[in-house]
Amino acid sequence: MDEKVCEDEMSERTLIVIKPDAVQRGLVGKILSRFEEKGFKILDLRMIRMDKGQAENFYSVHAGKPFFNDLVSFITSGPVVAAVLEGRNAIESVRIMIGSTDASKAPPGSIRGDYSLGLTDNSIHASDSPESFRRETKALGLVEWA
Ligand code: 3AN
Repeated sequence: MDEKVCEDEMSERTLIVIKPDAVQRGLVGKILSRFEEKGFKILDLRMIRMDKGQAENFYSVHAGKPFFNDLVSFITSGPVVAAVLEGRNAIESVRIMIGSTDASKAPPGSIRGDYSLGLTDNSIHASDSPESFRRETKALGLVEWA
């Protein structure tokens, strides 16, 4: 099969959200550059101030967990930058690029590994499945991608 056709068939979309700590520290450009340099295409890019309802929908899979309220408080504490990215194997590839949830354990070279020590304030979120992508884009009002 023609290689171009094969690559296009594997193209996928994901959502990243640059969290309030990273926005506040002026890391938006650096973080977006990494995805562009890797080869992802930015299909949509918005700065959003999430309200409580949006945050609760965005993190609905964590409702009831002990850290849920802190999570909602943190993500609504300042503007975030949301981007829809497209590229080959995007969901898994972007998750590898951001590093593990606890940024203090994320390896150097990953975004969390290079820019954060936090667990709640871990600089960036990325969808972990096509279902999460749909729920998260809908929660943020990016309905055309959901
Ligand atoms: P990830 O962001 O790596 O997908 P999830 O989906 O397990 O991680 O968790 C969502 C967010 O909830 C994390 N980014 C982090 O901010 C927060 N979180 C997850 N686990 C904990 C925990 N044990 N204590 C505090 N916050 C947590």
